[in-house]
Amino acid sequence: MKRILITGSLGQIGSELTIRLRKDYGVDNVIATDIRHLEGSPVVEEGHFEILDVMDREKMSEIAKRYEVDTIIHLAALLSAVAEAKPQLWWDLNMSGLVNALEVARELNLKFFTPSSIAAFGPNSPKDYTPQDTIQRPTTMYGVTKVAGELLCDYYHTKFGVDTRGVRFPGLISYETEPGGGTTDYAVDIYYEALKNKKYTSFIAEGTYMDMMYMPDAIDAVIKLMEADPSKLKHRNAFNITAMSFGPEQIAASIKKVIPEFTMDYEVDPIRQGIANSWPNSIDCTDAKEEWGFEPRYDLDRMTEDMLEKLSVKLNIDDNDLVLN
Ligand code: VAH
Repeated sequence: MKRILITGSLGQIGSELTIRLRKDYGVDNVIATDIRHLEGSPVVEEGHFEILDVMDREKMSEIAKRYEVDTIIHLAALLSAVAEAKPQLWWDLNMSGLVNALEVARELNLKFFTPSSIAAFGPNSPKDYTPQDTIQRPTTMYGVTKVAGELLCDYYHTKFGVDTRGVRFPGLISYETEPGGGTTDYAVDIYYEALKNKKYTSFIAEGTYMDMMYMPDAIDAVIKLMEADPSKLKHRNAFNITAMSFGPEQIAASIKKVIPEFTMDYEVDPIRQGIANSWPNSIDCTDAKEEWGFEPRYDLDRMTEDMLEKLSVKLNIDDNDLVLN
């Protein structure tokens, strides 16, 4: 990758990936785009930023040509629970946006990344240690578009030679952007509430295991995959990756090590619980490790300490009574 166009730069992944790519590849070599403008955001203020609706293929192509990019990282998307509330809108946005980005990549011979998700698996995929290659019959519109996206990206590679690559992200935990509409977002909300109120009411039931990853590991994975030797890739769209699998009770126990007075109770949201129940308990990421050296650095306790430290600064909350190692 030399010069990169990112769609959805103001989203949960985009807001951190944009900053990291500017650091690693040079501010001038990263063109951040989003459908909205956000006054004061470093994504907007500290480098190239363009307003782009991914439904507008002409404008995407014009920006890619004007900046002479060699890579598109296509992140513009909604998350599972929001998508489930508006399934037809989600299909249109996600699939038309993806086809537009793939067409620009084909037309200009660009490298291409877009994320899939553990949501690409369904109730009859093996639940534990879900293999890289197995049955994928998701029961959410979010999952349906993720499987369709994986197949479309593989098609563009096989049929047109586009260098498409992707990962199936687990739930991503980060502190830069507010949690928004995801099923795994309870694992983000909980840190905010732990600091603000020392208690949390989980909308996901005890014992509901899902794969998770801290955002720094997700950002590392995107860059490592995009820089990997293509001759080593037996898979492309998309690689299983995960750092940990836990349920609400485990993350609560991890927070209690830092905030001993923290307590949690449950008020299960049937919609997001239903989505979570359809996803794997844990996935197997052996192929990502073997084909391009995927190696996460954060486990649950290390993530908890870093999240609480960084969030206490962001929320301007005194961290003196945090028990940190
Ligand atoms: C969501 N955070 O909850 C996203 C992700 C695997 C979960 O796709 O919708």
